[in-house]
Amino acid sequence: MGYSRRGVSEVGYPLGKRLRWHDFKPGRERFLADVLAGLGKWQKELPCKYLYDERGSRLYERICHLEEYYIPRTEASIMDAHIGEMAGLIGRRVRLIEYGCGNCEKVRFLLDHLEEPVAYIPIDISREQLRSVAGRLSDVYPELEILPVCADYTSRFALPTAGRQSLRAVVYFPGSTISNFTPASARQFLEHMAQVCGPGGGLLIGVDLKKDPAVLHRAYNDSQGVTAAFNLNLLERINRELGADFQPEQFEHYAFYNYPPGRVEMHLISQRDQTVRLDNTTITFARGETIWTESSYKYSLDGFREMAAAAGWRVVRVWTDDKHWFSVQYLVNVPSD
Ligand code: AVJ
Repeated sequence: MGYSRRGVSEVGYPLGKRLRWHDFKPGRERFLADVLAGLGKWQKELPCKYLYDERGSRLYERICHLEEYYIPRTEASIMDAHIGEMAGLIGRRVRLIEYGCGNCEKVRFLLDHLEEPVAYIPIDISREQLRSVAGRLSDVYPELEILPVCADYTSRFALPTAGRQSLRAVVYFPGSTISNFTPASARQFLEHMAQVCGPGGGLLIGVDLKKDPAVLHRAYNDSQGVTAAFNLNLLERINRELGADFQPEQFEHYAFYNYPPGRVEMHLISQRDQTVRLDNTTITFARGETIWTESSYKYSLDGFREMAAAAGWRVVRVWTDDKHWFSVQYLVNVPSD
């Protein structure tokens, strides 16, 4: 099928001109190289972007419906309460870009309130999900140009250009996906988004805030074990796609809040001394050794404002819930001088 040709833009997607598909999905070799590099380190680690294959994306959606995982419902309540003001700040005739759109559920609420949006560019690493979701969106918004891009947005690639003229480019980056970046790469990514939007561009972003570690502990160690399954799926994926022989039942999910860096760390702990074969390499694990699979940084409003300012963004408006657990913020790209 045409869409599996990597790096080729405007391959014939069966839905016609208003929906053009772009594919830059990292292939098997990249995945293998990243896994071997990560597992070769003293503190073994795996890039968290690989958590989101088809099964991982489904598990993440289940996490989002857990009572203990406060982020989606808190963010949704903030969006609900202030969508009018948000849409007003964003303005009319925008080109909306979303990094890590997942199932594109959240953006629909935003699109429904925007005035004559011109184009929507959803970017996600999960090809299967993006493909089905883009088709459905194009049915719901027949006026909107939809330009899906399958890509790892931590790497650089060219964004498709919209057919119609827009008044402003705005990035939508909800769900505190920014939490997965280290502060240094978060700043870089904010710089990149400022470049993509250009002067006068906007950024509507969800940013998770520092809070009682007990709340965080519950959110990342849910009682139904969905987060554990999500974490362990990474080993199963490596088995499935790279032919490794991980025994997932010999690893255990472990997540904790690390105070000085201000992040939740997700790990997989080896339950015994064991070895794993991957691509002619033997990887040894000592009992108690961990693979670090994800970080989720929590910000203070001041800390985030300073980081964004260093990347060329001015925070125009911050909305929070009454517990101050989460924030949605609107930023404008103001070039200094
Ligand atoms: C997608 C980065 C917002 O850190 O809360 C949820 C990912 N990992 N549970 C988060 C995640 C485990 C999530 N983000």
